[in-house]
Amino acid sequence: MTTKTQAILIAGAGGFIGGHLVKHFLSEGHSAIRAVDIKPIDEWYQAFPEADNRVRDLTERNACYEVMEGIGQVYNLAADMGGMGFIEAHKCDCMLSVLINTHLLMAARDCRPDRFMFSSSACVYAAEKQVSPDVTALREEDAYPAMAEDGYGWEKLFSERMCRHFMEDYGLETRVPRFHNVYGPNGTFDGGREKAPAAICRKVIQAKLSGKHEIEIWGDGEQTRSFMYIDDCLKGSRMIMESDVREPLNLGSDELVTINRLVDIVEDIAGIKLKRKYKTDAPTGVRGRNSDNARIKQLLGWAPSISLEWGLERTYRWIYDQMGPSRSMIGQSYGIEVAQ
Ligand code: NAD
Ligand code: GDC
Repeated sequence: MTTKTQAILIAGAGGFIGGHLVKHFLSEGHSAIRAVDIKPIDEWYQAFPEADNRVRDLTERNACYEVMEGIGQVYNLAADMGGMGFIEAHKCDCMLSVLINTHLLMAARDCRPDRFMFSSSACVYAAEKQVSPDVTALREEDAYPAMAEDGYGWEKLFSERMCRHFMEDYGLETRVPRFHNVYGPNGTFDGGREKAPAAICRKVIQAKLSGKHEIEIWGDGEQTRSFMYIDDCLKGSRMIMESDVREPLNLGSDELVTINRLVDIVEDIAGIKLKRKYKTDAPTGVRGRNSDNARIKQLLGWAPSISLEWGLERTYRWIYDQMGPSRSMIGQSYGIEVAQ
């Protein structure tokens, strides 16, 4: 169990999940949070002066050793990643994130924190198990025999195994949640790295604000996913970190929806109906993906449960605030919140 004074390293703290995790620990009274990201601090999605904020490139071995000093728990959320539009076009960039986790593991092996978490992904699952919209939810063992998402998914699968072997060979206590598509406020919603929930919110808001009542949807809209709200992601990550579960564990919602249904929900929130245009040559990834939560329920007695409607309402409102009439331009990069 982490104490309030144990030093916690959050790698990727300038990003979506990392920023929320820093906020979460600070709000619980933790006093020694080291927040690290490659981006300049004024580009972090959330930044808190109470934290020990450092701008470092964690692909560099020396930087990993420097930030690891005195640390009790490590949450590695740093990766060069994004939604389907990004990972399909940047396979090398995604795979090079292997340097971040490898160097952090080496530093952890030598500096001996109590725990080390690597943020894996549902993209590790084998393609052949995800060919239908009414997909059977993915169990942890469905990652093998392996045929992960090209580039990004293979890096995640390899890094999972690195964690396992650092545990077996060096006694480092590693934990590995496999996040299924996470969404919420203070995340990426434009610029090319955004995932479907934020992208659809942005497109609906753009249609509402511009009066041009149509929307472009990638694929035929009948592909399926499950989406996990950020609060469930934070709670589950903490629970997995504190648990004895050393194997990779699904951390995702099991509320399966089509992308068309996702658009329906956002339209309802916006109070608008849009003409749908389907871009069938856009990147779509697997045809269907859902999280089987039997194991997390069995081992932790808990699973994500926040409904998509509830989470999207909050996400939509936040994106609207970034883009709405009070902001002068639509389509630029927003989302930076520097806490005072
Ligand atoms: P994000 O892109 O918002 O945050 C990642 C952060 O890592 C960024 O701020 C980025 O600047 C930083 N980073 C990248 N390269 C770095 C480097 N060399 N050194 C230091 N920092 C670096 O992504 P996120 O949504 O917060 O995801 C966090 C983690 O969870 C990632 O590992 C991601 O692969 C994983 N994950 C996320 C989702 C999701 O839906 N958000 C799903 C599955 C897995
Ligand atoms: O980008 P994503 O959320 O990633 O896309 C989900 C589905 O929504 C895809 O079929 C995509 O084509 C469709 N889609 C429709 N319109 C749009 O405007 C749009 N933008 C986007 N981005 N998608 C649209 C993700 C990875 C993550 C992470 C998670 C783990 O894959 O990109 O990096 O690891 O998986 O679950 P998705 O769910 O395919």
